[in-house]
Amino acid sequence: MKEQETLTYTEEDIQVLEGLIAVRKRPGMYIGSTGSRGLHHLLWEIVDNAKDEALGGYNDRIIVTLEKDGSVRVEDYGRGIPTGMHKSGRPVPEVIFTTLHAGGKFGGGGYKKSGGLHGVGSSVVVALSKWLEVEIHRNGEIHKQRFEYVVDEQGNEYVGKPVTDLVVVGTTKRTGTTVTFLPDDEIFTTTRFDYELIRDRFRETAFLLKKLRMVLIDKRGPETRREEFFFEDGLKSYVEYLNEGKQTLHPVVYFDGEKDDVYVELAFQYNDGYTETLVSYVNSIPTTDGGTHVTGFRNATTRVFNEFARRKGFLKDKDPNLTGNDLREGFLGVLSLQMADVQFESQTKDKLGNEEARAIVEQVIAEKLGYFLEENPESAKVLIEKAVRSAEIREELRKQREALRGDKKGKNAKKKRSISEKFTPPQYKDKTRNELFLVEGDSAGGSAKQARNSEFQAIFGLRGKPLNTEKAKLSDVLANEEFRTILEVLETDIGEDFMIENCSFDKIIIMSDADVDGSHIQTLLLTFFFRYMQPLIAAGKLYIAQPPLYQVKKEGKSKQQDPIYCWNDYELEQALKKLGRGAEVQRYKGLGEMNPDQLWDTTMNPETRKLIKVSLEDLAQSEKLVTVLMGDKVPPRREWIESHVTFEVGEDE
Ligand code: 1YM
Repeated sequence: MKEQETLTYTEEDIQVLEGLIAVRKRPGMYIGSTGSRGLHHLLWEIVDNAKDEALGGYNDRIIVTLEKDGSVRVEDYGRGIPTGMHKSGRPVPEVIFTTLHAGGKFGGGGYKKSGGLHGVGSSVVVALSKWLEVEIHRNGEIHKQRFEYVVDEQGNEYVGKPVTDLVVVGTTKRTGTTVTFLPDDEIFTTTRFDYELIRDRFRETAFLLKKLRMVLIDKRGPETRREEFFFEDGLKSYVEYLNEGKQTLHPVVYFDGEKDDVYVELAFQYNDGYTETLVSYVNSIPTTDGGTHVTGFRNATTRVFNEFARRKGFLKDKDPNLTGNDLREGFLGVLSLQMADVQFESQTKDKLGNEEARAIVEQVIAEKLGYFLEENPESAKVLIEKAVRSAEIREELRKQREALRGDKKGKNAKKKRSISEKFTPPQYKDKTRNELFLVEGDSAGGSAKQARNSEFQAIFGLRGKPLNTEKAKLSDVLANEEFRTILEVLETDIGEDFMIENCSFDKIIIMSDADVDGSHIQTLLLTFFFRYMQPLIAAGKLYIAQPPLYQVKKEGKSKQQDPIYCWNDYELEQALKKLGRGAEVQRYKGLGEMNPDQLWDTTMNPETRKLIKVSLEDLAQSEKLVTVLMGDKVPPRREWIESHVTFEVGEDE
């Protein structure tokens, strides 16, 4: 064993480029940033080595501890870094932690599947730390070595100086590697590790590597916090997690297969939604931009579903093939690959480039999916029928949109007028200034029409409650008078065809009563915009009007004082103090109670009104929440609006 160690890691294996001092001079070049991202990058470098050991099948546990002194400890139960001598005459761990190496040779062939280049980042971690300690359990012995950043009395700098030799400090019955380090606060703008961030990553890793247990311990607070992730069912559990709260159409489908040393895993489950979620990974690294494996997957599913649908008569001879798009609606899946010699197409590692992966994935998935459909006729029926329905709806939609586009071109001008009866356009066309008010109720709509500045403000009066778009089919949404009108007047189109550049309004302002119905209407409208016009929210064009809650006034003997409007109880208190005895308070219950002048002054006049800008905090999170909220389970709507759509008050103008 020892002998092999000294033979495996030769000088040629390690391409020495430059000293660690270069890393400290330009940290950004090695870890991207010196902020929180860069800080966590150090941790991922070390954790990746422990993960690689798990990918190789040698390690079943990773424990990360955030220590009180700001250092972090990463412990694995793998084989332990080899402790023998390197050809250079130094112990292998010392070479790993003090030599900046690049290129693919280091350790090449010694491992099969890896998230990166084994051990390549370890020296970067040393270079950007105050100190680092490695402890290796191997061959019955505990070996230890410590590295430090040292500046001597003459001002000479030593980066990653081995301040001890690799020494045996005890005996052990297990194997594994522990690395502890303290990030340098002279390098990083923050050295505080983010518990939640690490936890979320650990959960993801545990889903992807089902034999691996991920433990996170935080000793920094008054009480120790500890969380552990272990998912025996791996990707299947991951899909269940992602589909939580959604109405699903069948049990999770899972299969795996191996070909030419590439291990392919897929889990998926359709829900009753209309969006596709496909998360893909290679060696547990997310491939956000897909790549060859995703292409292979798409080829396989389209082919197999079509063959099956024809053979079983779901598709008749005259029917066209199902397209990839028909199969995407409501699909939620995770595709995970494990393979050696991974090549990424982009610097950011977001896209898999290995050509061979395409055919391998296609073959493995085609075969297993074919079996699955044959063996699970019930699920197969649900899936194929859904896809066939999607194809029909898509066709219907295409026709409707064509009709809609035709209207705009004036071929059908009469029809357009009848749709737009409740819509009062502004006088001038100016997409940088115009505002569209979506107003609850006919009477408020009437007041708003009188109150508005007709030059640039448009009013659309909503009749009753809008359709719940979370539960409706896209074709129903398009058939709905309210939403069709909104679509038509915004001129942006919808869903994947949405084009923000075409938006004919600078602001879309939801104006509803300050009561339960009003907030429900807000939610229904927000759901529509979230589902079908998300870029509009992202662009900061969606607002919620804020009518005041009270008016306070006092009829003076000689002169009439201007009324004071209040938006909350504090303002009311102040107003009452200001006006003194005899002040009268009027509480507005709805927009309809204000006359047009009051409505203008308080809610519509850009000089004096208060608007709330709707923004999205976290897309994935919002996605999960809209589902929970507007889906079949009874929603905590008010709280949702309050906590999951970020309200930034006073963002107007
Ligand atoms: C907490 C960090 O680094 N574990 C780890 C690293 C290595 C091995 C095992 C390992 C790899 C190999 C053989 C091999 C590394 N080895 C090297 C090098 N945990 C952590 N666990 N035996 C043990 O790849 O062949 C670099 S990292 F290069 F020495 F093999």
